[in-house]
Amino acid sequence: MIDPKKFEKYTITEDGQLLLAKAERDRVETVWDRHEAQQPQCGYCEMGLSCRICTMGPCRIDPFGEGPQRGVCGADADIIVARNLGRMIAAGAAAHSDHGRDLVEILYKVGTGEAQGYTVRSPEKLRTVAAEYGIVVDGKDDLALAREVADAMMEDFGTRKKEVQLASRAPAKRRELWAKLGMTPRGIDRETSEMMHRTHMGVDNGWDSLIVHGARNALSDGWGGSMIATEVSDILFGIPQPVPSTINVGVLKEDHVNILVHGHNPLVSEAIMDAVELPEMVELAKSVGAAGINLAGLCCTGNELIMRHGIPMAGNHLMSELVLTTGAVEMMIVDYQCIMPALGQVAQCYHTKMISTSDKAHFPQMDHHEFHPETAVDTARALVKMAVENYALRNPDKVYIPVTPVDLVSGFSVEAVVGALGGTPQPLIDAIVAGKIRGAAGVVGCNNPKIKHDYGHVALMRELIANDILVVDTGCAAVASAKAGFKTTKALEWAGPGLKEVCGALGVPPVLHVGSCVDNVRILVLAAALANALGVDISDLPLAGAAPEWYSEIGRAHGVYFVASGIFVVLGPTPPVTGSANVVKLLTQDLEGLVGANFAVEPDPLKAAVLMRRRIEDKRKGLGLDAREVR
Ligand code: BF8
Ligand code: SF4
Repeated sequence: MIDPKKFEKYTITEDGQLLLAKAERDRVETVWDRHEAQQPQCGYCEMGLSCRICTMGPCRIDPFGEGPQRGVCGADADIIVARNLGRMIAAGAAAHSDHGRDLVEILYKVGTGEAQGYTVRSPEKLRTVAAEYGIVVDGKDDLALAREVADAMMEDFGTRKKEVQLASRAPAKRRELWAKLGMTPRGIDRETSEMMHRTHMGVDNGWDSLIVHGARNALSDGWGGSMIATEVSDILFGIPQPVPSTINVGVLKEDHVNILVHGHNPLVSEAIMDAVELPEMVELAKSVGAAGINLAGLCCTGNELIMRHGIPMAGNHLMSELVLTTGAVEMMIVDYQCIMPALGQVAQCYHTKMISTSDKAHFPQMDHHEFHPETAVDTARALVKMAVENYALRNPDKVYIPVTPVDLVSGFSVEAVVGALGGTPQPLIDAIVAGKIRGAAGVVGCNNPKIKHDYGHVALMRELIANDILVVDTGCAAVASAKAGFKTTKALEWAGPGLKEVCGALGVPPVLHVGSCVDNVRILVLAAALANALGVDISDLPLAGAAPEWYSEIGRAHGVYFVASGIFVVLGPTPPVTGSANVVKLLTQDLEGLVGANFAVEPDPLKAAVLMRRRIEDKRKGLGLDAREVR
């Protein structure tokens, strides 16, 4: 027997430890094995000091000052670090913004009647957003409006506007600041494209101007592409409302056909959900000896389904391989982003069918069944049928579902939060002014094998709620806290007295699930609503953010748009910028003077909590509210 305690150094989760033991028994290689095999990782790259932008290189700068201090073209450490950071932001902004574009295309096709199975589930949001875009709504039906809104949003991706439309949701003071600093996001594609241009050899060699553009690029995602993604998802699939569900690997059912959806875009997972619920599919499952079909999510597409429909979730990023080692998964259907290319290989050890669905995301050892809006229903049915038929190939001796699921409540869109508050953010403002709630924190982002799985998120959130800070979370952070039991009202026993009182009266948990990573924009919208209600800027509010286990370029872009929007952000893993003292100083100190917020890096979540609490208390003082000293 392999002792699961051996894996305590990798993950705090029980299902993770037990399945790591199973993986070892089944000789399955995991992300932690590969991370170990990569040690020591390249020190130049870790510091951002290597450059392979052109074929005069690759080049690297000696951080100790003895070897080369310039690349072949003459770029120094500051330029190389800033260019690398810029490209990281561009890739992250591109990823979520392109996800947004895919949704806008579906919205348009819903309007023209070409999108099989999709419809407008939230006409009220369609109308609100249309009005924001200056579209006349009266007398128009949903389909006409869907076409017009999609057209207007497509304009945001282009280059002919002065500002992406939804940036108008930001407080006036913030927008004035962006205009003064040259950070106003003009077009979603434009800013990413311009970043790739600026970072070509021989273009922008100002490390500071590159970072200012990096902020503009990230803002084009936060107030542009990602915000469009969230709004259109709400229009097409409904505005989330509080909904109970369950979470962890225990949501898999031994006697059911288990289908997992993994990735980000709800276009695929929503269609699969509809197909799974068809009576003919349930009958088919019974005919092969299963009790039914069980759908569960992973990562952000899982977050989308749980937020809107309460579909259970099996886990977050670092669980995506381990969930396959249960031997109980008939099919995993992926779209894009954060899908480890190793997954197909893991599945080879079991009977699991691996299906890729996006024309832009192919993976080794997966079968490719492309999703297109015109045939989404047909494709989804065919896949579910295939999954059901695969049940016969399951080897019962390999099945191991080691835990029982944890309860949670999800679905806290801004509309739901304001609804829970009685229709206006005022009660939340009152609770903050009274000091019962000290402030709010957004905890977001990924898992990363450099940090013990889920420890960064859970330890940080425990500290925050114990100190009367309301937490909103998204992405893999949200999955971590839910698995740890933070997303039911029972968790109020871990909250400080003020937070306990306020959340208890409202009947909500101390940690509110606001969605997937694109839904980080819900945090921006909520922050803007609070700032507008008080007549201040976002940077004046007692708010703080953290990404305790971030790994991805997406996470990088999101961190930058939070800071550029005025929210202090603590990162767990260190970004690859330490090779430039100038860039580090700008990010961790000088941005404060420019945008009213900066970054800190603190891998220890207990210390990160202190930094965030200090920030929140400082901001309280700035608003003339009572402030506590934080040591
Ligand atoms: O967009 S939190 S590991 S799944 S990047 Fe990926 Fe990170 Fe998870 Fe969602 Ni976000
Ligand atoms: Fe080297 Fe300059 Fe080319 Fe980068 S851009 S690889 S530093 S020559």
